[in-house]
Amino acid sequence: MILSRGRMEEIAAALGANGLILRGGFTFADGEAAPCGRSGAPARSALLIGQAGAAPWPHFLRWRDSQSQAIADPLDTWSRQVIGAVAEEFGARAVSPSDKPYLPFQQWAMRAEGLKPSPLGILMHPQYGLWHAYRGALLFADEIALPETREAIHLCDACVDKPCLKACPVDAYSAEGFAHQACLAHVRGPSGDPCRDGGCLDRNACPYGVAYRYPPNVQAFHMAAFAGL
Ligand code: B12
Ligand code: SF4
Ligand code: SF4
Repeated sequence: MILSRGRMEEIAAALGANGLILRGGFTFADGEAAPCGRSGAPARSALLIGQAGAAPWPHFLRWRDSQSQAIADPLDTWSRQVIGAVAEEFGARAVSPSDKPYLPFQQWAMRAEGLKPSPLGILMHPQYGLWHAYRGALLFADEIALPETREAIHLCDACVDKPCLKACPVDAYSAEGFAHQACLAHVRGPSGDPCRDGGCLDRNACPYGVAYRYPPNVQAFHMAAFAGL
């Protein structure tokens, strides 16, 4: 069977009620090692689910405020609940970017939307810039009726000055990759307030997708989760 466009529109509507969006999808190639689907057999296709800007934030906050006690990893828990319910309704298996062992979400995203990584490792989107993320994926036993993915315009190619590599006080991002420990030490240290309160200075230095930039309180939430504050 083929997962029809009409079915995908229904899925998109169900996700939209929580500020989430479909981020493209793909069919696994014959013989490719695919994660298992709902039946336990290898899945045939995947639809990625994520956010553009901070659209899910008010939905998440309403849910968090309605909980009778504090919840560990609340955004992951909320995402798993919301996406799990959609999976149940549409006969899919839901997976999370935080499931271990980690599933290759960024590779899937490159395949689904033709995106490429920025120098920060975050995928660059032609509209959302660096202000987007993945909250889950739906794995189906059916193929998906989607046009072949075209490579998206990669804004970093024409960005000569690369301000995203010049704002970090400890130069955590470089051609060698991300100096995770140096970043953490700075964020947790006495001069880390700007990163703690308003998010990564390098990420905020990118001139694209500014209409989608997460508000400072949302960036502070993610930074606290990242740095275990
Ligand atoms: C582990 C992890 C990290 C580790 C990276 C360690 C490492 N060297 O691999 C650490 C803790 C450093 C990290 C940090 C961040 N991460 Co992270 N991370 C992950 C996670 C959970 C698993 C990565 C993985 O191993 N995948 C398995 C491999 C097989 O899959 P892959 O697609 O090939 O993985 C690619 C990434 O690992 C990437 N990569 C390698 N190093 C780094 C470093 C950074 C900073 C990023 C973004 C990517 C990246 O290269 C791989 C090859 O394509 C993914 C979710 C996921 N399931 O992929 C999120 C993910 C990659 N992270 C993400 C983000 C946004 C971040 C942060 C920028 C923000 C945040 N979460 O607070 C921070 C950076 C902190 C800052 N200064 O602001 C997003 C990227 C979204 C996008 N638009 O592309 C993801 C997809 C999570 C999501 N829910 O959307 N992350
Ligand atoms: S500042 Fe330039 S190189 Fe860096 S992420 Fe933005 S567009 Fe890409
Ligand atoms: S969060 Fe702060 S210390 Fe970490 S990479 Fe970004 S600017 Fe540098």
